[in-house]
Amino acid sequence: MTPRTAEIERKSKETHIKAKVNIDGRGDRSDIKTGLAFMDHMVELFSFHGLFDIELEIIKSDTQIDIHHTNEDIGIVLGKAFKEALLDKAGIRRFGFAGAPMEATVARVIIDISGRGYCKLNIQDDKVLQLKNHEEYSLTYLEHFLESFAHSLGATLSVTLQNVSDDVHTNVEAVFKALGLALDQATQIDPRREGIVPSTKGIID
Ligand SMILES: [Mn+2]
Repeated sequence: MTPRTAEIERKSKETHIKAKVNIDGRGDRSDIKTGLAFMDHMVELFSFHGLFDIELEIIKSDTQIDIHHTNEDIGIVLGKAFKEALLDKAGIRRFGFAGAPMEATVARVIIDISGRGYCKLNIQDDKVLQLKNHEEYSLTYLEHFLESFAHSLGATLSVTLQNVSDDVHTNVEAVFKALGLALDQATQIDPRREGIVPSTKGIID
């Protein structure tokens, strides 16, 4: 099989990010340096549980403002990298559904690599996690990350959090784990579909 890998470099006036993705990786040899330890932890969880090898480097970011652009652009770059690595998507399962519990909190992610970028998170919550250097993370940031990722990958994402924790870290972590698990399923090759794009349209954009 052709290696399903991609290398993306994206430079804007706000951020400069490089990413390398291997969909058929091991998940335990990623190298993630976003400059935000919290984001490193979350992307590592996604990589580990999705068995993806990811190299992610933020060369420049405007975190002197806040993490808004960095959070969004990491989602864009990772989505683009997965999209490129999937080529024409022939043979993939396309759909994935996974859940991850953390204590009472449960995150469920349903993904369809349909070519249509869309994301829905079931709850709004204004709790904020204080990171170092006066930065913050919240479910609003998580939703924004997921939207960026879904749009640049061309996937429909349905994300449900049940028994939302008071700890933002727990909520976000459960979602990143479930996202890795669901995307792993959706990107797997189904041998019964060898060479066939899994759409009745015959293509997935
Ligand atoms: Mn954690």
